[in-house]
Amino acid sequence: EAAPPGAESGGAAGEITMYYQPQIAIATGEVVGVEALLRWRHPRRGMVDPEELIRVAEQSAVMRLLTRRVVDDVVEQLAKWSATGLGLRAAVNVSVRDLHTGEIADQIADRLTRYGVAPDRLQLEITEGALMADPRRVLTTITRLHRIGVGIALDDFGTGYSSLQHLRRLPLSEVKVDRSFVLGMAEDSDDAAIVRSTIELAKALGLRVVAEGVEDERTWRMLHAAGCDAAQGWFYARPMPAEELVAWLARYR
Ligand code: G
Ligand code: G
Ligand code: NA
Ligand code: MN
Repeated sequence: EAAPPGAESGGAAGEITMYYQPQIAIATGEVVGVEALLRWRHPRRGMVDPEELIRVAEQSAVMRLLTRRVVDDVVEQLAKWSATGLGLRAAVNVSVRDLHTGEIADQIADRLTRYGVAPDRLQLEITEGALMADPRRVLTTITRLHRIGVGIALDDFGTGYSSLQHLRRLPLSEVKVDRSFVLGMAEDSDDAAIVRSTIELAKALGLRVVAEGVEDERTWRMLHAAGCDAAQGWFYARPMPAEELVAWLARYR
């Protein structure tokens, strides 16, 4: 079986790279940000499913190295975009264990300063599962990042356990409606009801709400009618390498 890659790219372990998926403001059609998604190009197996990669990495210290690498890449990319006049924001997914120590907050603060990137250009996406494991330590780390000015999004909303408690207790800026509800909402009235109530709840709490997994125009229109702030999905664009994103943005405008 394939060994998980180290923090280095290239060579026999293959190549770790970031893909970026645009997030579009539903009211204006403007591109407001991107979600950074890890990809591993294995020398023999080709593109490895990131979920599998992360599941393996999480068993060991490799996850810590991967997250460091992802944060470095994304902050550097933000600085490059900024230098060419692209005022994008980027969201990075973080793993359960990443939030158990303050190390990630130190690293992020250091990188933002070093690259001269404004903290509000960066957002972390955390899953409810990550919060369950050790809520107190996770809260400490998240609070530090929030104070620096880094945005915090609650990812996969609705798939975890104590969602409503998290909404009350965490210093969040955004809620992401899980794609499992969004994918079915044009056909399934229960899914549609869940998405609409999530949007309403998030807005009532003063949080931005982003839908993921928008694959068709009908879903996009329903989200528009429901007052959802932004969306991402194959209807607009699939995750893509940074170079492709620049070309995509030029075509999109
Ligand atoms: O892009 P895709 O749907 O294939 O990603 C699968 C899952 O892998 C996503 O749900 C996401 O949570 C996770 N993932 C993608 N990139 C990263 C990353 O950089 N760090 C962590 N921790 N998870 C990631
Ligand atoms: O972190 P999270 O699991 O929420 O990451 C979102 C995942 O959803 C990524 O793996 C991305 O590749 C995937 N994704 C993005 N847009 C779509 C879409 O329109 N349809 C489906 N099925 N998956 C999508
Ligand atoms: Na995510
Ligand atoms: Mn999600």
